[in-house]
Amino acid sequence: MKTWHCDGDDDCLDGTDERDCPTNPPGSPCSFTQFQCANRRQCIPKSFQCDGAVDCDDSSDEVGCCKYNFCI
Ligand SMILES: [Ca+2]
Ligand SMILES: [Ca+2]
Repeated sequence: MKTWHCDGDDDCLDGTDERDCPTNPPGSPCSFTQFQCANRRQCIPKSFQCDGAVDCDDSSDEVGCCKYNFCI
């Protein structure tokens, strides 16, 4: 089940579901709802990790994903 609140995606289109979220982990440029790309320059919503589409410039969001016992 998807949790809409604080998932890094603006689902309400006015940002209200992304309010009152816990703050970023110390030292991380990404919020706790986000996946940090290996290049440390990009943050993407966690839901974008292992979704089959490359979102990080370095493809790190699709590395280490396992599907049908096959891991990249
Ligand atoms: Ca959301
Ligand atoms: Ca992706």
